[in-house]
Formats: sequence, structure tokens, C-alpha cells
Amino acid sequence: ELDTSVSNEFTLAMIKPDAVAAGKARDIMHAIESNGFYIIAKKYIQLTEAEAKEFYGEHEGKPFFPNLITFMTSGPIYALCMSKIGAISAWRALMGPTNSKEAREIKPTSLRALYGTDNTKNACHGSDSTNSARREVLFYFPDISFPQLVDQGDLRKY
Ligand code: RTP
Ligand code: MG
Repeated sequence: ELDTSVSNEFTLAMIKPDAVAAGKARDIMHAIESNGFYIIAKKYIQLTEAEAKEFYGEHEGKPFFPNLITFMTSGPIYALCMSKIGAISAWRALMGPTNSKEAREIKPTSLRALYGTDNTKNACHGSDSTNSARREVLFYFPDISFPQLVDQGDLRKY
């Protein structure tokens, strides 16, 4: 029976420069699709410094921010708009903990355990809430206009 307490959601994933440079993007996209996500839109792009700072604006001022921006602009990434029932939490579960070293300890089958290196080079990103999912999907795909994405929050705020 369908669990109606969890609805179809959209989330924004990135395959980060470390995983793309290591040739792991195909494996990660395969894992995404075998775990029941639909890839709705895909973009291969190298972020400028200004774009990376805008995307990660909430982290500005934190000690790891400069390293994060250097890393995220170091090479091309894939940005993926994905959909699934409960996509936001399902994708974060599939990625595993932020720190790939910790991921290898506590969730060895997770994508960050398999494809990441440390606390910064961790192979992939996922939105952490419906609000950030909407903002992040629109950051990469401003022309997207699925009814579900509108339902996910109030688009007029953006
Ligand atoms: P993400 O946003 O990428 O899905 O990761 P997250 O929520 O698990 O982690 P968050 O706290 O939002 O941090 C964003 C990204 O910044 C880098 N980071 N480095 N102490 C560190 O060196 C550190 N902490 C975070 C990671 O690339 C992290 O994914
Ligand atoms: Mg985050």
C-alpha cells in the first residue's frame, strides 16, 4: 500500500569534482537509478567562484568555506534534478555521512564511503530540506516548472 505521508519530492544532487575526475560519475548515476530515483534534468558544468559562493552562501564565514569553494571550482561537476517518493532524505541516506572517512566506518556501502576521500572531498551533494531543494534545483535549472516543485514550497519567495 502506498504511504501517503511521504510524497513525491524533487531534490538536487551534485556529483562533485573529485568523483567526476576519478571517472566515477557513471557509477554514481547508475546507483541513483538502481535506487529508484528518476533523473529529471542533468547538467555538466564547471562552477565559477561566484557561482560556488552563491550556491554555498549559507556556509560563508565557516572555517571550511575557502577550501570548499576551491574544491567545488576545481573541475566539472554534474548537477542532477532527481525525483522519488521521499527523495530528499532517501538521497542523503544513499550518500551517507558528510565525512567520507566516517562514512567508511559507519556506512561502508554509501556513495561517500565508496567514492569520497575526506570531510571536503566527499563525491556528492544532496539538498537538506524542501526549501533548499527548491532553491538548489532552480539554481541549476531556472526554467524547470513542474507542479510538484511548486508544491514543494512557495516559488514567489524566489
Ligand atoms: P552537502 O551539503 O554537500 O550535501 O553536505 P552536507 O550537508 O553533508 O555537509 P554541509 O555541512 O552542508 O557542508 C557542505 C560541504 O562542505 C564541505 N565540508 N567541509 N570540516 C570540513 O572540512 C567540511 N565540512 C563540510 C563538504 O564538501 C560538505 O559536503
Ligand atoms: Mg549541506
